[in-house]
Amino acid sequence: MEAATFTSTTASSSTTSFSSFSSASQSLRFLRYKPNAKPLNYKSSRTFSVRASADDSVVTLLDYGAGNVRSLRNAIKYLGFDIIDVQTPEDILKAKQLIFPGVGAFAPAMDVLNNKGMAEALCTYIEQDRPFLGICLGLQLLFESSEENGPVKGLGLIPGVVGRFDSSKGIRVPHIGWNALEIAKDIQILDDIGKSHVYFVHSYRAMPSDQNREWISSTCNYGDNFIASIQRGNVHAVQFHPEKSGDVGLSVLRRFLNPKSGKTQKLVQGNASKLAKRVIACLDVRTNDKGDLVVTKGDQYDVREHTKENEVRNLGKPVDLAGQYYKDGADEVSFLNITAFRDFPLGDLPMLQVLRYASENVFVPLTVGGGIRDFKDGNGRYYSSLEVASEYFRSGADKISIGSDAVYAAEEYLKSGVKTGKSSLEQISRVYGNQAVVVSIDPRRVYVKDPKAVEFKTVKVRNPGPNGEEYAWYQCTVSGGREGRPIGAYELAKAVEELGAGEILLNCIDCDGQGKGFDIDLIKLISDAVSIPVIASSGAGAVEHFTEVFRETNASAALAAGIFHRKEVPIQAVKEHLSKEGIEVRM
Ligand code: 1PR
Repeated sequence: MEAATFTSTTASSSTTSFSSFSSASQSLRFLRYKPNAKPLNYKSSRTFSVRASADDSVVTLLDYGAGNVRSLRNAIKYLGFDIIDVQTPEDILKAKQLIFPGVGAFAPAMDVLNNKGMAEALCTYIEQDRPFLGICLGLQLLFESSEENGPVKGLGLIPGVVGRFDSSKGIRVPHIGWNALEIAKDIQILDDIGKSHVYFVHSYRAMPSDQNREWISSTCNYGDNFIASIQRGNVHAVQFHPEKSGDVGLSVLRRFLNPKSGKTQKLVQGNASKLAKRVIACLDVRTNDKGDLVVTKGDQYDVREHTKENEVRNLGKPVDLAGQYYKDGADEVSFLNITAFRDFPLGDLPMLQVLRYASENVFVPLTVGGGIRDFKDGNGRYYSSLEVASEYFRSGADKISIGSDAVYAAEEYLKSGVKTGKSSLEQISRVYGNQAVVVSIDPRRVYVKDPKAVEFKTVKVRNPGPNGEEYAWYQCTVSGGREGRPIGAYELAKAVEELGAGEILLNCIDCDGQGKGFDIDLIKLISDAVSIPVIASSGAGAVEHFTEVFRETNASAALAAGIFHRKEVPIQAVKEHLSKEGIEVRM
């Protein structure tokens, strides 16, 4: 194939020859893989016009509007690059370097690409071996097809079918968290990864095969070995999220955007690892009596100082603390807007502002919770929970967390046995995927002498109750622990998993702020009952408590607040202790 020549059409730009792509594009001729296909007869040697910028610091982003790509935009800007958004297929063909962060589900993404004529443009762009980076679904769409609500046809550039992780193999699906990679090819964009972990969040994956072997640049082990990244010529794609993988992820983006950035000292080749246990810093946020948004922290959910003034405990500024915890090595940061159950969160603009600012400098996942429900404002304007969640996502959240509204939805579902599809949980997970929806449970321990005396699942507790009771059930609450509901944490967890939750944040009001350790009985009960990841929360007071919860339960992550805010235990100390005790963590 001849080199394509791209001619600028804008007044400010110059004619640019992309002849450097020509040799590698020879090797991409066979693309749009069809089994037993004849040699491909694709359009070539066309002259494209390009809005060539003299400025190399511009990247074209294919955001088809299906979800939150704010994190990626922030990461690109943080690295000093400007973004041009694709509006038409021609914009793809004009791009100098193209990033495609696939968001949402496979079928709707292919529909958008086909309907807007972008599928053809993307294939052409890639076949010409021009600089391309697909992320997450942006990798999967390059394959022949996916089983996600399918089979659904993909772009067909790489042989293989994208399938769902098999939870019958004892793994939790979605695959959420940090894994190290098995590097298969010496490629520059992975140069700084070595043994570091990168962040994944997905339920579907492409598998290695003889037909796609030459594409694979790294694999990852989760149940099976799946494809973590591909590379051929200038075409790259990664299943993980570089924009959420801390410094090492930023280096992947930097090396793609600026291939001339040079070789660093090459790290040892990575080895696939187990999924690392996550350490999460949580910021309970609310407005204090002066009207400032502050990070607070309760004792068993009571966040007021026990002084004459009775003021809200103030432990710092949300954006500053989030940035600090990112630097300290937190694997995720969660914001819980703890009074949003009574104040409408979209009226709470400072909270959205907090998210916007925090996401500019925090390159690990951000979760936000509080007040996600349908709402009618003072003027009678109705807001759906989906609108509330969308605003959170647009402002920089990667996941949203639902508390009270998930309790009502689960009660309803258990009563009727019918999934209406109308609850906030169902709607948000349908649109954004279940990996984006966390359910936060706020249970309180209720001791009983006889487990048969209650209709809820009980556990035999390690420490008997005040009257020697050997059993307890965990009563769910709403409105920040203010109201107990007729449903247990076990029943709730199983119901919300069926309704589409991707993860459970498991608090315990009895242990909150006590520093005496997590409620192992509760966390074991729930993490054994569901096959989605469970985040253990409430009660951490020392590094040993983290080791205990990971040794004795199937929790995927452990979250703490007070010990980090009061600077009693640094996040790094927690990780070093876990690592010394043989528990895999991201360092
Ligand atoms: O019901 O959807 O509006 O969501 C409200 C959210 O706010 C829920 O996730 C609920 O857990 C949270 N919330 C409401 N009130 C409080 C409160 O403290 N008064 N915070 C509250 C819950 C619990 C943890 C805490 C851990 C770790 N905070 O997230 O950070 O217990 O603390 P520790 O390490 O200091 O023990 P909706």
